[in-house]
Amino acid sequence: MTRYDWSIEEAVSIHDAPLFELIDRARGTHTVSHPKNEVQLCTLLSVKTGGCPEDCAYCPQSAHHDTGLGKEAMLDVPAVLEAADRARAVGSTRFCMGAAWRQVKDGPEFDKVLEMVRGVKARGLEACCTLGMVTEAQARRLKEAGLDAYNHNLDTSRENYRSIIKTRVYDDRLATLRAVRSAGITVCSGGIIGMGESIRDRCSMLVELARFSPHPESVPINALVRVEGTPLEALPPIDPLELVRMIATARILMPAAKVRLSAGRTELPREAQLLCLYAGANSIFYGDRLLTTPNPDVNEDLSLIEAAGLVAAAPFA
Ligand code: SAM
Ligand code: DTB
Ligand code: SF4
Repeated sequence: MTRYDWSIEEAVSIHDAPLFELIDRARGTHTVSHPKNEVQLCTLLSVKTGGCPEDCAYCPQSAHHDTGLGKEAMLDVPAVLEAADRARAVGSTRFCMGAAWRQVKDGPEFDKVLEMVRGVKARGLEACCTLGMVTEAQARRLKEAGLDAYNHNLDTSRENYRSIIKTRVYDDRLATLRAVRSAGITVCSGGIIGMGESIRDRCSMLVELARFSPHPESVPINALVRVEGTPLEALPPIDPLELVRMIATARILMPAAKVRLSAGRTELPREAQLLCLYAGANSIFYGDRLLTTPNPDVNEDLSLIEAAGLVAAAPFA
């Protein structure tokens, strides 16, 4: 039975169960809801990099941190569509375009994004964007251009939000997610672990996501990429099993969602990645870059998928 009313206490007790008990339960949910043994490969591209006015403590693209990333011009449409062609050629089925914006502004840059979306769709890929806050009218225009999914992460719990981001509030995030939904675009929303938050914060975020009815279609779980120059640069790395627990809990709370094993895989041993895929992850970012930081290379990931006996999901018709 799908539930939208998990309490934080329930989520914590699922998360903190003996590891094998947790994994067994998550695996049980996973094989019922996702019997096909598939993993979806998604490719990211930063179409507008750096100089972002928001102060997200984790982010290398915030203008508040000196990470050596400058404010770059927006990529032009043909360059983006060439990247989409390359992504498709190596087996990706979803192409996600990111912009370091606080919010979308109507005008020539947004028009270019709409053109990129149309081009990505024309290539038979799922199109996803992550552009910061959007209004309902802007979400409708994205939908008309063919956008399948919009990524907008809650990132952490409501309680912990202000310790990570001060330039916006949690309810701004929720409002954008509602705008996306009401335009008929699927929701991709998750968060980051390893920013100094508690287990309760992690579970609180999952509970918040699980309150959406229907649940978000896609839930990315990122491990913090500790970028030099950000306020979080010196935090210790997470124990890989923390990611396994987080993914398993997300799988149990939101059975039908695509749970994405997202940023942080370059530091994650292959066996830990396999355990994440076993415990409920059914998607990875694929290609040697995330937005601005490295990701494992394509051959490594193909070998990972083979080792797991999984198949890469075919492009949808
Ligand atoms: N500006 C838009 C926004 O914030 O929604 C879109 C781009 S933003 C880079 C997309 C997501 O990337 C963030 O919400 C965050 O979860 C993730 N992210 C950014 N920097 C990260 C890092 N260093 N480690 C892990 N995830 C990160
Ligand atoms: C998500 O949750 N993770 C991706 C995607 N959604 C947009 C982004 C990860 C970014 C990691 C840092 C970087 O490469 O800049
Ligand atoms: Fe800007 Fe998004 Fe980075 Fe925050 S996460 S600083 S909004 S690009």
